[in-house]
Amino acid sequence: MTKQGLMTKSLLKSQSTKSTSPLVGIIMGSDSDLGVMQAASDILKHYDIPHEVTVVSAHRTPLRMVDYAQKAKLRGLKVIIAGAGGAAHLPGMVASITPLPVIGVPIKSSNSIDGWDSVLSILQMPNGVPVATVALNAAKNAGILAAQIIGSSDETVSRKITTYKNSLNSEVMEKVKKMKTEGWKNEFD
Ligand code: AIR
Repeated sequence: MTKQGLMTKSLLKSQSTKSTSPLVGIIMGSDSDLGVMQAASDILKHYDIPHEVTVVSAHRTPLRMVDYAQKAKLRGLKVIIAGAGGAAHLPGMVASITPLPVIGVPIKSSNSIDGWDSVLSILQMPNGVPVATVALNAAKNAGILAAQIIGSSDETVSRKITTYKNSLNSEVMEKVKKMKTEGWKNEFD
């Protein structure tokens, strides 16, 4: 390849990594899930990862769900985070259509008995159609996992995740120190 060609290729590459088109799609069964799902968006904002947020219901808008899942990869998304409550079929159905990794967030919503219905609907997938299921209402972890998936091929994001994990370690060590100064015995350190 000529020097000019190489420069154009590298420019295009640097532009594509700075793209603002969404890499993560956050979808949820209802706008009533937003209070929980907001945490996934917040963490992606923290990592500067472009993402989109919308409502897609497996039961109330089944054709929209199929359309969204079918177009997701072509539209440039790399990961989908799907949250739903009660009979939470959205993550599993989306995972059955798209080749992208799907992270499921079980939500304890108004129609959920105790949260177990959402957890089991999302978790107990048949062999062949995995959904990476986080804990009940754990949209923050879904956001972190999505960032880690993006970070596996993006060094900048990966470094931010390492910094974040180090900050968790520092926070705990501060607590260890504080408990010691408050007189709690610890012969370990
Ligand atoms: N839901 C919506 N369509 C399919 C499902 N499972 C879920 C939403 C929300 C719950 O039903 O994800 O958690 C209640 O929705 P709404 O709109 O009645 O508040």
